Amino acid sequence: MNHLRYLFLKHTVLILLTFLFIYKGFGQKIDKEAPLGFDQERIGIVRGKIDTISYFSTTVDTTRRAFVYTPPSYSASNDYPVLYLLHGIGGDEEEWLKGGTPHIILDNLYADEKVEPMIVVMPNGRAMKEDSAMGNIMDPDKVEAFATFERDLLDDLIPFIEENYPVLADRESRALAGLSMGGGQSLNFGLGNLSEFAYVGAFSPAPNTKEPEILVPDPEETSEMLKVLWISCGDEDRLIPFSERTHTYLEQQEVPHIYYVEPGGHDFKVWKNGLYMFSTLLFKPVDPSIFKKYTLN
Ligand code: FER
Repeated sequence: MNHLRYLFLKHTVLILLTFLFIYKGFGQKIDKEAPLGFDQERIGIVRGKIDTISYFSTTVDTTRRAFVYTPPSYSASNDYPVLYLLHGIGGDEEEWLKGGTPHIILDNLYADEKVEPMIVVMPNGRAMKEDSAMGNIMDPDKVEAFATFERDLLDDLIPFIEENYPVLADRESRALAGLSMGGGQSLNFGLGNLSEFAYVGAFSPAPNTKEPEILVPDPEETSEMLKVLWISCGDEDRLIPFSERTHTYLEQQEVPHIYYVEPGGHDFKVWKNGLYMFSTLLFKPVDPSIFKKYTLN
């Protein structure tokens, strides 16, 4: 009898351990920051491709340029989710590719099987006829054009991508993220159009970020609709108050989100790390209980 009880206990413990092991295996492992070499071109891996596209913007009444990164495994017979990735006040559609090398970061992430296959679209977020970053980038007309881009994105660019690429066109297959002015745009347009986006990321969001009460008028709805809400900033960035006030409000209102403050300023070191971390959370089941573990402090 004792022997039987022993066997029973032993098996119960073994089964429990097995479940614990499987659970831990399935449980999301998180990188606290991008590992060394994450942005260095690796040899011998399959790479994604970068297309240049032109789409007609009814918003600006002109043809506009954007870049599209398709993943290494890309095949037109699959359907892909899409990340729209936005630049800052001093940049244009080339800024991410030149300064942030998202194609290299993502190629490496694919090689390590850490991201879901997705298409990344890098538009020009200054929705006006003369949309270059030349001259006075703080010119009120140019700054206003970053707000106008909401209509260009929703009415012109997204429909163009959905007509011309094999993409999934539901909100859970759409992410919006950006750096600085693009971070503010992502919060403004993403949280303002919950029917269109389920993933929103802001890296060092700029003063164009709407006030928290305007961004999130209905915390319950925002909590329910969003899969991932990411805000990161360098601790030496003078724009950090815009992240901080948003985070504080979200915390007060119990809206699940990641607030990730890292050593650094207003630069691509922070934004590349942000892209690395955010992209690993996209288009897959995410356990919100990991959100609080992200903070480096
Ligand atoms: C400002 C300071 C910074 C501002 C915008 C920025 C519109 C944007 C910075 C960036 O995109 O890097 O006062 O006002």
